[in-house]
Amino acid sequence: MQGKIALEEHFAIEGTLGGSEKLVGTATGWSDISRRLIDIHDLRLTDMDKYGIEYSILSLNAPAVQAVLDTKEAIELARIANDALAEACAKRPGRFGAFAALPMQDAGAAAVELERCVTELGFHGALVNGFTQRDISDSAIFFDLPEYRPFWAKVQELNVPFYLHPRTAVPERRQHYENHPWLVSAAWGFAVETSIHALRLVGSGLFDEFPKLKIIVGHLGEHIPYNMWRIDHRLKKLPLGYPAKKPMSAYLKENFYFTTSGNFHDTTFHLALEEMGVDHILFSVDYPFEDMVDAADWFDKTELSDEVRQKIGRGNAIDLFGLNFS
Ligand code: GRE
Ligand code: ZN
Repeated sequence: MQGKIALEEHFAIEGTLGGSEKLVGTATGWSDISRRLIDIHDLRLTDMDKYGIEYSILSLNAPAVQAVLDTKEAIELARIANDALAEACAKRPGRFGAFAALPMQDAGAAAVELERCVTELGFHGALVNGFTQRDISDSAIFFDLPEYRPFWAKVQELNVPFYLHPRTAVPERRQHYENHPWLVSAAWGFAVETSIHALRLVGSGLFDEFPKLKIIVGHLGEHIPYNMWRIDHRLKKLPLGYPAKKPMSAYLKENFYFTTSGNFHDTTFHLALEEMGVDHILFSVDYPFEDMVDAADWFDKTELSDEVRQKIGRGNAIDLFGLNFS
């Protein structure tokens, strides 16, 4: 399919590149990935042309701003990264769009930066790498906490999606991964950390207060579609203080959008599609941690009607971000 739009596509600046190196390790092609994280207009664009991706919404790598302990530094880093991204996108506005990196260490500053990025720089929303650390390494602050309610009010007011991207548990909180480093990141831990965060947002009643919020989650929903029925089923029997007004699945289907980033498998895809509906699944790659050829070859061939493939590959993104594409 030509004209695809992809939305979990990462870049890095010199100051954030090291975070990805720690995650990827040296044995797995770091030199190629690092080159591709820094590049925007060369290798990336060549691949986009080759694999039918017309438009990529770019976001800073992980964990970047969310792992900065000093709040003032986090605010500065987000600004620097967002300004760099705005400049890169301005060179090819028909091919590249942007998600803002946000200094979630300070909910007020994050709201101000998001507003600046959306209203002054034309960004399409934010991509945040999971919980934020603050002040000490052994910290993990989740965004269902009351201090973030004014931030969410701003997200809803600006009417832009918020992409909740994975990060690993901080080293001080990895007892359950002990002696199993392979579990910590993309193979499993990313989905654990991100799905818990997403379910915390729902369970906190966030979407009762702000029913128009739109949250994007990658990797075909970070295991959530597989368990949506069971969550509802068990919470009906044992609510255990669940404070939201509706069943979990109601918010997940209404307020959430799942992308195909890094999860190019028919069975998983069709399950997610069936649970979420055709309007709430969108194509993505997760470049350069994933290869565009894998994402595109799979997506172009998976069994779908032309109409649904067009929606998931392109139309849903046009609608969700109000893109000025035909
Ligand atoms: C990511 O999406 O951020 C990512 C990493 C490291 C490995 C895989 C991956 O940061 O998808
Ligand atoms: Zn990613």
